[in-house]
Amino acid sequence: MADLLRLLLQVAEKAANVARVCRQEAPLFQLLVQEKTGDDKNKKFVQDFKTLADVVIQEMIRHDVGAQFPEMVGFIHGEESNKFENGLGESVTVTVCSTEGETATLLASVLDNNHTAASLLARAIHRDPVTTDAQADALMVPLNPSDLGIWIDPIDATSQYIEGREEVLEEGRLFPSGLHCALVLIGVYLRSSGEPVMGVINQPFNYKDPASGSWSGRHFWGVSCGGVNTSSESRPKDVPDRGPSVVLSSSEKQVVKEALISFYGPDKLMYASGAGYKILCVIQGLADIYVLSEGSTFKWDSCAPHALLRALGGGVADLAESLQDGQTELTYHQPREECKGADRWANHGGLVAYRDQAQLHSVIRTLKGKL
Ligand code: 2IP
Ligand code: CA
Ligand code: CA
Repeated sequence: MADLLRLLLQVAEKAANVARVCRQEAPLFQLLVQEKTGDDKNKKFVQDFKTLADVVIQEMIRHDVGAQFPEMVGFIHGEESNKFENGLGESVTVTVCSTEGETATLLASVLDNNHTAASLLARAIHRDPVTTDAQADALMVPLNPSDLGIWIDPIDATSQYIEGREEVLEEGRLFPSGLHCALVLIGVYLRSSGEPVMGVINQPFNYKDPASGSWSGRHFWGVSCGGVNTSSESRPKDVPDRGPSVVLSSSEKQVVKEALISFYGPDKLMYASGAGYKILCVIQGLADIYVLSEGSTFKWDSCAPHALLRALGGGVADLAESLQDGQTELTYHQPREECKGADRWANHGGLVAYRDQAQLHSVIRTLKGKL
């Protein structure tokens, strides 16, 4: 089953290519950043294009995984629906066709017949990048495709992706916002128990070459199942006397911020965009804990990075349940039947992402009775 990991690394890289193409090719970029002005039809079209980039990436991943692992068809889910209404009010189902030309024709029908934009997108979808990762290639994974399901967030932190502020990243430092927060997230879980067992994260905008102006990405992966705990990342080393730090959404509740400040100290709280990026910060050791008290993330946000944290000995706990009945890890197989639409798959009770159990327990003690 290293085949699945290899494939996910490859489709995530292809997804990153599509994300980069949409910003780098002028005809697509104009659509992406167009001001929402003008008549309603124009507004809707611009809105649609932003969603289209997400839908196209998700469908491409679904197509490629389903083609190689037919046992998984029907169990590959994502944030987006592939039913699309174009500017003329016609319903179009966005799929990846067998040839680049057919895909371009289909995309043009969603893109108000903008054939240049449609061809550029189709080209990126039908090009298979070469990804090599010696450690992933050598791995033996005790998993059977017919036991697995997948959650895809084609682009997490879309607002940062659209805004497109460029940061020059430095090793060991958390950068709160910018293009680097946009991530492709592909998580694999066990259908029977909902445990996350494999995760791939691609950061399409990791490094911008100053000479060519073109971006390159970086990938991260982790596998945690049947006694195998392996990741592209190694556990970050503890820095003595540094003290633990917490990353939060800037919209986190005041009562949570105050409780955490009283325990960790004011200079230990950091803020960052993107649910996926915040968990990645915990994976990389840029923060020790990510706390979220609202149900504003979904299974597709947390599944992939959760698998990486498990591979490193950590996890992602349900905050509300952990405050009530002791620690409960998030699972990925069951919807909340009483909810509708995306809410069925929300991480309703909020979450705590951690590398160390001891850190999780401190957070739970600190927040108990405060929410
Ligand atoms: C969003 C995105 C947001 C996050 C929100 C996610 O996903 O990651 O940044 O909010 O929870 O659902 P915040 O940045 O406040 O943590 P998307 O961009 O895919 O809609
Ligand atoms: Ca998301
Ligand atoms: Ca998204």
